Amino acid sequence: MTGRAIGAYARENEMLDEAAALTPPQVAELLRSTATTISAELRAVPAVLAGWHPAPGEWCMKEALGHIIEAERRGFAGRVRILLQHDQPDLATWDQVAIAQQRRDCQREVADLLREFAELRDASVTLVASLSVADLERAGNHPQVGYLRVNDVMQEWVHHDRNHVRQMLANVQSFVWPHMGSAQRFSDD
Ligand code: NI
Repeated sequence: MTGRAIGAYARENEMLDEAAALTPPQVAELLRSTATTISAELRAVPAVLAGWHPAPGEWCMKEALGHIIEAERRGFAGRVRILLQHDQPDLATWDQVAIAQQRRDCQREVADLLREFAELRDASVTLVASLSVADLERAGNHPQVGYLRVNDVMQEWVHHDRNHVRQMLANVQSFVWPHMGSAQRFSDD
């Protein structure tokens, strides 16, 4: 493929991406879906696995959920509300690692964390479902990434949720891995 063809393809793809952007009701459904997935998995694993660290410094499942909660407050629902209430606001950054340490989620009960998350997520689903087309274009400035629209934040929310769901599922995989015996070889390829 020539450079020009690749460029044209990329532009076409961008147009397709734009056309296929998820709508607020669709995002609301996906936010609800993540909450269901996380709740089901965390209720299914034994307590030792929920608090297990795959490697020193890596988050346990409870810390990953704590991070989703803080990201929701500060980054997603929090930013959407700021963007709806102010014109072209400057958005703040937050120290994800320091906040995770302050929360001490490893010491908390799974049920307690899930309750905190469920309340927050319910409010987020309501917020997202209420967004109008005009709301999606409201924007502000973020010191790190620049111009940021409500729509950008909303689409990234779906992306970010799934990053950390994958992280939680990977913890479960790492936990069972040493006990798979010769069945480990099925994962070789
Ligand atoms: Ni994250």
